[in-house]
Amino acid sequence: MSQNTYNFPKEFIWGAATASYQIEGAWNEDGKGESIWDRFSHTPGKVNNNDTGDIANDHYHLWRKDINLMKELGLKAYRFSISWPRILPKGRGKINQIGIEFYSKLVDGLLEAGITPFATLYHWDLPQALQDEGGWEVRSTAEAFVEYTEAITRALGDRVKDWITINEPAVVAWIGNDIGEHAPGYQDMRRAIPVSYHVMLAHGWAVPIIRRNSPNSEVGITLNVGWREAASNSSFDLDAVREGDGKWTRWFSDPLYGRGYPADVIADFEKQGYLPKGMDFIKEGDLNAIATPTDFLGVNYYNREVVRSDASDNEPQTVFEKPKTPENWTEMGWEIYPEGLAGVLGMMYFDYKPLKLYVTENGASYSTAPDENGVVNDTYRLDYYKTHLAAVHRVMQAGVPMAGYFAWSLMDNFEWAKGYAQRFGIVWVNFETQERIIKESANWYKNLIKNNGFSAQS
Ligand code: IFM
Repeated sequence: MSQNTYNFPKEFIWGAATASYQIEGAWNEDGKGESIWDRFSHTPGKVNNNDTGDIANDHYHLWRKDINLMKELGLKAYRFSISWPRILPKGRGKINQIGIEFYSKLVDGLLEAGITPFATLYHWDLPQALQDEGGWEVRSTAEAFVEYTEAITRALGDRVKDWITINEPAVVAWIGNDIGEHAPGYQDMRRAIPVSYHVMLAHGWAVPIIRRNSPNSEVGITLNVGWREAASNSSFDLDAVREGDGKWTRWFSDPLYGRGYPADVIADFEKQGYLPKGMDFIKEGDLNAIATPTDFLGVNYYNREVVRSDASDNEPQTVFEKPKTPENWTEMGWEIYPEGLAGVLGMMYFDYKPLKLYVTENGASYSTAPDENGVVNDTYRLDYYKTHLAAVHRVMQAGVPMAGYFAWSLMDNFEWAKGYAQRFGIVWVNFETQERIIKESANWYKNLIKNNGFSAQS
C-alpha cells in the first residue's frame, strides 16, 4: 500500500446523517405535536433571518426521492432521527399512528434500497408539552422518554438494528439552557445542570428497552467531542483546557462509562455557585442506569479550539490558530484541524474502551453554489473529507476499533440558530424549488465507497 492510499476494512460502514427537525418540514401535519424548535424558531429574533424548519427540505414528502439520492451515492447506511412529537404529540400518552407509519415506510424504503438505517431517538426536538412541564430539567421528562422509546422501538425494532439514544447531550444542556442559542433558549447553568443529568438518565433507561424490543440490535449514544489545545503551557491555559474538556466531554463520558461525575468539574460548578443544593437530583440506582453498557460510542467532531485563559498574569501565547482563510476555516467560523479528529477518537477509545466507535458526524459548512453548468465544485469540503478520513484511517492503524463514518450532512438543511445560511450538505438543496444537486464532494464520496478507500491524489 502506498503511503497515500487509504483502504478500509470491507465491513466498514459508510453513511451520511441528518436530523428530523433539520430536514423534515411538515411541522404541523398529520397529527404531529409542536416541538421546542417549532416554538423557538417561530419566536422572532431567535434564528438567523427568522428561518424556521416549517418546510425545511420537505423530506416528509420527498423521502422517496431522498432515498434514491442515497442509492445513487452508494451509501451503506443512513443516520436519521425520529421526531418525538410526531410519535407522541404531547410527549406521552396517545400515539400518533401516522407518525409511526412515516418512519416505518422510510425504514422499509431504506432496507429495499440496501441501506442500513441508523435511528437516533433524540436530536433536539423535544415535545413543547413536556417543556411546558419543565423539560429536561425535570425527571418526568426522562420517564416520558422511556414511554416514547417503548412506542417507537416496538414499531421499528424488527427492522432497525442500530440505535442511537441521544445526540450530543452537551449541546442539549449547555447550548440550549446555559448559552441559550438553541431551544428552549435559557441562560441559566442552574437549570442546565439538571438538564445534563436527565438526558443521560433517559439514555440509560432507554438502553434495556431498545434491547428488549429490538433483538440483536446495537445501541449507543453520540457525544460531541471537541479537541482543545492550550494556547500556551501556562498553568492558566492548561487549566482552562481541563475545565473545557471537563464540562463538555467528561461530564458526560465519565458517568456513561461508570466513573460517576468528575470531582474536578463538580468543584468548578460549586465554586461558580451552580450547585446550591448539590447534586440532589441523583436518586438511588441512577448512576448504574446511566452506566448501562452500550455496544458502541458515536463521536461527532468538527474543529479545534485553542483555549486561552484571560488571567492577567498569563504567559505569552505560543500556540496559534491557522490563518483565517477558507482552506483553514469553514463558514461556521470553525478551524479545520483533522489531527483533532484523530485526537478525540484516540482519547475516547484509550480512556474509556468502548467496544467500537463510529464517527456519527463530521463535515464542513461552505456555501459554494452551482456554477453555470449546474456543477457544485465544493473543493474545500472535499479536502476536509479527505484529511479527516485520513485521520480516521490513522487511528485504525493505531488500534482504535472504528466501525463506520457518517458525513454530516446528506444534504444542506436547517442549521439551527444559523438557519439556512450555513450549508453542510454533500448534496445541494435549492430551498425554493426543493431541487437537489449532487456536489463534487458527494461524487468523491461515492467513489470512495465504491472502492472502500481513496488515494490522497484522487
Ligand atoms: O447540524 C448540526 C447537527 O445537528 C449536530 N451536530 C453539529 C451539526 C453542525 O452544527
